[in-house]
Amino acid sequence: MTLQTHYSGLIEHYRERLPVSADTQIISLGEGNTPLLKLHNIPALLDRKIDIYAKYEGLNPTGSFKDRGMTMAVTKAVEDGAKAIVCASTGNTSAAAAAYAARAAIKAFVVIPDGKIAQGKLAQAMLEGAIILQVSGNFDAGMQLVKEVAEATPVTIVNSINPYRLQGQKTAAFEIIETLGRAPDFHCLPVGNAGNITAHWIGYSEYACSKNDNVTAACAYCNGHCPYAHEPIVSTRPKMVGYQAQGAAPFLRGVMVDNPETVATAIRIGHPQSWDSAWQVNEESGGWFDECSDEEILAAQKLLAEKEGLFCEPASAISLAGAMRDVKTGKIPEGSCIVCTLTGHGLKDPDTAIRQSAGELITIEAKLDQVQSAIMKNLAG
Ligand code: AN7
Repeated sequence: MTLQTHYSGLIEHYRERLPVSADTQIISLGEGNTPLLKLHNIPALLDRKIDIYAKYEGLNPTGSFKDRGMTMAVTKAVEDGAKAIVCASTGNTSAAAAAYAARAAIKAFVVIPDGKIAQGKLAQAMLEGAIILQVSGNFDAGMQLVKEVAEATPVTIVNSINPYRLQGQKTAAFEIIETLGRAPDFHCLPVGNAGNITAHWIGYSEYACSKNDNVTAACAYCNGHCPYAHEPIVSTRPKMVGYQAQGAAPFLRGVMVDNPETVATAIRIGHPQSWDSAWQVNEESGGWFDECSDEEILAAQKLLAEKEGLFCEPASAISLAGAMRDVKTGKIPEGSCIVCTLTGHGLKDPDTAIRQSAGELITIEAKLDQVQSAIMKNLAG
């Protein structure tokens, strides 16, 4: 038997494709290497010949894809001598920033919209020792404040405007290609700031890149880390499909939205920070943006849990909600291979989950006959 090297986080795993040196002290919680699960029961409901995979990013150490970017951003901040990091957040970034700052023994300041982040995320940031600034405004207002304060204060911004974030997040595309043995035809993602859709495109482009073929334009994304000397790993890139919540859909309106509203608080964002790059991804990949209602989002969240045992937060479920609609209308043709990213764990937002299933609780006395009769009544169907 040959002994396998233990997986110790995405920077170690992909170090030749990331901006680190042999001397870099890596700040890691073992992020990345998440499962890509083929859905069984939902495609059957759609009555279409289609392969749908869920990239279960909720299984990262703090429960969301943000860990991929945060390991890079905090590693580089520490390398550059930072003693504190700062971010604005709808919740998941703050949880990741707090955790990686704790690991690095530096301070994290997180600016969150008062009363509008899910309980799980708040609990994480609080216990991980972040200094939490609740502001009476939304994410976009917080983001503006963070940009301004970082100019005058010795703190490093770890929002996705920090380019190291996207470098870390691109590794999700590498993992998908390695698992499937190919690039998918369509990659469906929730879009808030549009950092993640941009990061995936960087990753897909890097693996399709070669100085010899017709996707050399992609090398512009590789930030000098593209291994030009190698053959491309795959010959195609997916169409990137970004879904936004109806009340927070600047990419559908074509302009910024000032008062975004949605049950999916993670993507309650009206002024996306990666606006230009997301439009570029849209154009280069031949994909599209679309929007889903809060009802569609919650229905997809429930379907994933009920039919596949996959518990994700509402924002994540929009990738499946949108994909199902596009499969039904034929916009995504039969025979396609689709990846939907489930960006955050369902445990992040227990309140929303409980609210939409509250009616299903059966309350009885602690007596055998009552338990038995409840089982018999529910056994059929
Ligand atoms: C679960 O945590 O912006 O389009 O401050 O938490 O890259 O912004 C979260 C975003 C999707 C959108 N799914 O990704 C934050 C934050 C979940 C998220 C997104 C977020 P981007």
